[in-house]
Amino acid sequence: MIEALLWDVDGTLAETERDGHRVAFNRAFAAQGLPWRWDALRYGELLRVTGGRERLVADMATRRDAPVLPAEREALALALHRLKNRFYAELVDEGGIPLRPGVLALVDEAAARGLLQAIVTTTSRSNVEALLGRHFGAHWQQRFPVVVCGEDVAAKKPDPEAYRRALAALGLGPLATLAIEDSFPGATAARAADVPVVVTRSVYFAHDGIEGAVAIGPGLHTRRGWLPEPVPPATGPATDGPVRLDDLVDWHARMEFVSHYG
Ligand code: XBP
Ligand code: MG
Repeated sequence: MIEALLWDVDGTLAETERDGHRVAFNRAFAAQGLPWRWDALRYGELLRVTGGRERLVADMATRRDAPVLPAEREALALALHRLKNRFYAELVDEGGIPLRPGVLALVDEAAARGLLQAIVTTTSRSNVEALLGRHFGAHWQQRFPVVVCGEDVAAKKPDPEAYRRALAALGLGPLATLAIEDSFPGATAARAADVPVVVTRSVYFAHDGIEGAVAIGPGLHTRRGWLPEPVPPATGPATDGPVRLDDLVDWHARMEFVSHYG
């Protein structure tokens, strides 16, 4: 039985990357007087590197106009990253980053049925506070009493450290939990901590090879297009509405490991 849902943030709760972080990085470049801009395609490539600061350093390695010394690159990445997170919070405050459809209903359903819920992300804490504060209100942490962020770990996803920390804080074994992730690095992190994972593909990870999830699908807004197919409800008509907690419970109980390649 599932006792806790472990929610990833970027790409899972909201499509934060293309319309949030990427836009905020570009605003930070402009604010620093840099001509650098990341279009949606380039940003997709850069998402292989998890962590915004690490992503900046990786991009600088490809640029002739980046600082030459590693220490200077690190310092510039740090400054840009701080600026980016400020711009990201502004974008969230402006209402520019809605939750993905189906997320709120599932969070509410899980809370009503007494499940614990945790945030397990390797994004910066300030980004989590901005996004969750906007969508779940000032007391969002009552809904998510355990929150693991980038600052809490030595190694970001796909390393399992964030999941291991969340399990320790919850006092639960991995099989009593279910992770909800959107990407290859996120699913890999959960699996490496023995946490069963459901993958709701996000725009940037729509075609990634994903292995060993208990279910993979296009989003929580629909029960169509999922592997394995959700079991029709025992009573009432078959519905093509959003994924419900019972679907997660069923996938978790079946523990059928599926793989999917876009
Ligand atoms: C996603 C990430 C993050 C974000 C940007 O993590 O890799 O780096 O792209 O956030 P997750 P930061 O899916 O685990 O939430 O700039 O704060 O790193
Ligand atoms: Mg993610």
